[in-house]
Amino acid sequence: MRIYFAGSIRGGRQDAALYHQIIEYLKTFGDVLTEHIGDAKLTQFGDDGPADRFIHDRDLDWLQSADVVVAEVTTVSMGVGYEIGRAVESGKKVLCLFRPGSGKNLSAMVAGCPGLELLNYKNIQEAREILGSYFQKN
Ligand code: 6IA
Repeated sequence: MRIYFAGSIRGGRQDAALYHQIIEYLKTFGDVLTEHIGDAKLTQFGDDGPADRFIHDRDLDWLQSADVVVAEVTTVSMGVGYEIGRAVESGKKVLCLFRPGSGKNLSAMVAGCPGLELLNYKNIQEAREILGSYFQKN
């Protein structure tokens, strides 16, 4: 199982530690292609990485090769929204995880999209439960 995990980078790194925990759990179900999303050293400001065109093309190649896309959508990120749209258009299975208690508002374009599964959760324990039953079914 090839899993593409999407989480905010330039949109803000406040959930980076949670992404790391989710990725560690996802690794029990398959190969996570985007482990770097949970890297605490990756900041929203870093400019010493690869060029944007390289990042875009490489990430889309990974996305197209994935069996499933899991996106943490609480921290608003244009890149995550874009990846979700591309994945839905490609007919990928897409699971979005959102924390309603965060004070953030989820876009209607994600909340109202019939081509994806959206599940709410409170904390990492609940995320693990949700992911466990999702991967049992899928
Ligand atoms: O708009 P955002 O940057 O928040 O978009 C985050 C999403 O786009 C993630 O799910 C990633 O898959 C993808 N993405 C955006 N930037 C990168 C990146 N380096 N490396 C890998 N994936 C990325 C950006 C580093 C930058 C701060 C110099």
